Amino acid sequence: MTFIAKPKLHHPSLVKNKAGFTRRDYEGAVSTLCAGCGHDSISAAIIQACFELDILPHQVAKLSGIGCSSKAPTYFIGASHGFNTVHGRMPSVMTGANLANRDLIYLGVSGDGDSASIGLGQFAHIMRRGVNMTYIVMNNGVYGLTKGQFSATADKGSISKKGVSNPDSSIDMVSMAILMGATFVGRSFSGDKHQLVPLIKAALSHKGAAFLDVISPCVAFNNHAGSTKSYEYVREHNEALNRLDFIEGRDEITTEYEPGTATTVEQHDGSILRLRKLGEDYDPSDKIAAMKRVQEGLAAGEVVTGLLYVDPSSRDLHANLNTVEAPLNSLQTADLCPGTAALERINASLR
Ligand SMILES: Cc1ncc(C[n+]2csc(CCOP(=O)(O)OP(=O)(O)O)c2C)c(N)n1
Ligand code: SF4
Ligand SMILES: [Mg+2]
Repeated sequence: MTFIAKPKLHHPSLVKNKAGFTRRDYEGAVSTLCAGCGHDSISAAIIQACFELDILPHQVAKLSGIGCSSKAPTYFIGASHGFNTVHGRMPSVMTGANLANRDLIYLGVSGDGDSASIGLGQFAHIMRRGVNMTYIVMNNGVYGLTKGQFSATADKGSISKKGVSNPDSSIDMVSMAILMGATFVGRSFSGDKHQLVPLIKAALSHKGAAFLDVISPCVAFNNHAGSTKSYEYVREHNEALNRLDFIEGRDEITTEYEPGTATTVEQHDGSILRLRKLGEDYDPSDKIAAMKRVQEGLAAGEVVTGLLYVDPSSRDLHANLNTVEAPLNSLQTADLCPGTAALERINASLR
């Protein structure tokens, strides 16, 4: 058995959102991941975010690769579209699906092995193309599913459960995403739902390539002293740059901000990102400053979290390709064939 279905009966007193669904409607099958795995906490944050955003479950397309992390979509939004692709190949399938039907909400879930090792090339290209999606990497620094080999995000010098030191330099997914052209980049920790839920909500509302690197400890193979992806290490070294409040565009905005303590960013859909600065003056719309701050954190052994970079005037793949508003999979022959006269004009222009 690969999954255990949950009973369909709901308690009648469960609160419903504006779309008429309870939080339970955003759940999936019972998780078969190890008890305490960070991935389950991220699934819970996704469920909470989608419930609070009043998303219609059947409008979500969740795609993943292979790994414990890539199994996670089975455990949330059971009534959505799902595609478990080949290891490291989720981005190309997601790009194709998004091109065919721009009307779905695309949610990619991947692991550090899936995205930073075998799938690094695909990861780079989905970011630079600006596919309108939320791409979450559940980052534990190991290949959990295949029993704990170092992945490409394991820090140099990080110690494996068997006591071996990682000799290789690590890939920082946040730096990669910013460099490759993602227009919304954040990092969080599976154990910090107060930071993670609004980040996911904001990412889902972003028009363009939104990337979230979520440190997600693997309790079976990478949660010991010497691991830089353990619960203890991340709690001790977490440096939150800001706290995000997400305010939907359709709600009346009543919050007042103290000068110097908060900043706001308005996205395409009218939603407002309210950022409470924690301790330092950080502007997430400054790409160069974001890259500098992330690199400073890496050098200091900090796990810099929060909304790191956002381009509020981002464009997505469809805007770049100038496609029509209607989903391409809904176009009929009459829409697609320009007629003999137009074809002759095109042919003549090529002679
Ligand atoms: C083409 C291919 N190569 C290798 C594997 C074996 N494999 C399965 S999952 C995995 C790594 C998963 O690591 P990650 O993406 O970090 O997920 P985690 O299990 O840690 O959440 C590997 C190497 C595979 N399934 N397919
Ligand atoms: S092996 Fe690690 S990543 Fe996989 S389910 Fe267990 S704790 Fe999670
Ligand atoms: Mg992993």
